[in-house]
Amino acid sequence: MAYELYYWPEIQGRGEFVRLALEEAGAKYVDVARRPAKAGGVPAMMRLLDGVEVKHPSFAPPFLRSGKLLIGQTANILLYLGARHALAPSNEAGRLWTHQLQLTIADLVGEVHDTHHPIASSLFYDDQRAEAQRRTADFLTSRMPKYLRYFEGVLARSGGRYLAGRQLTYADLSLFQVVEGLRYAFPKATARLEKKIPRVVDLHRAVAGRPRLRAYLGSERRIAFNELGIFRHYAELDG
Ligand SMILES: N[C@@H](CCC(=O)N[C@@H](CS)C(=O)NCC(=O)O)C(=O)O
Repeated sequence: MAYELYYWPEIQGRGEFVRLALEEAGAKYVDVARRPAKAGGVPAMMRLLDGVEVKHPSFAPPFLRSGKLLIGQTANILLYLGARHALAPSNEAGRLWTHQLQLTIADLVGEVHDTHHPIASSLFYDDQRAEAQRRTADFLTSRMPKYLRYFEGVLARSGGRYLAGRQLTYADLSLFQVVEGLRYAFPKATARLEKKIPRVVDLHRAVAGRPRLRAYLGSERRIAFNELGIFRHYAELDG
């Protein structure tokens, strides 16, 4: 039976971390909210978010239906898919380590979101531009290097090309997506930092070259980055 992924239809956002795992696994899935309303669409997603009959409702998308299970939180969905599709180590220590790395990526993603929305998600970017400028300056000089150097250090110690060693995991797919997003949002700052994180850059290249992902990235299923998503390009913030 095909998985059902529920996520906002216009953006990569956090849903993309799940899409990458599904695509790499070659799993059958339906991106429900991207379908017309008569075949599901956003109304179907809203019914699962708001429906009183839903026993385990998610607070926010993405969430995934797998048979009777309805699973929310990006890192939780990946924990589930990783075990089912050999995208995580099979031993407990390795599973927990991969989950820990994914949660760290989730923290980074939250900080990326806050560069353009430092005050409130409910306000427009234009209403918080001055604060966004200050927040982004700190993100680019302090937080982004700290996170990416951390992952560089993890790769240096992993004993393989990937974060958890020689086996590709969903955390590698997510780190690939982070590099893609940062290159889009902050091309100048990211290009400077990349000179200091060769292992992260190599991992990005290795993931991009995987046959299933290469096919996905070139397909219409891959939504282009845009200024509605998490990784947004505002030229005045980059530098
Ligand atoms: N921690 C959650 C965050 C989910 C989340 O913030 N989803 C966003 C879209 S990327 C959303 O729709 N948020 C609505 C809200 O927070 O009210 C995860 O990693 O899945």
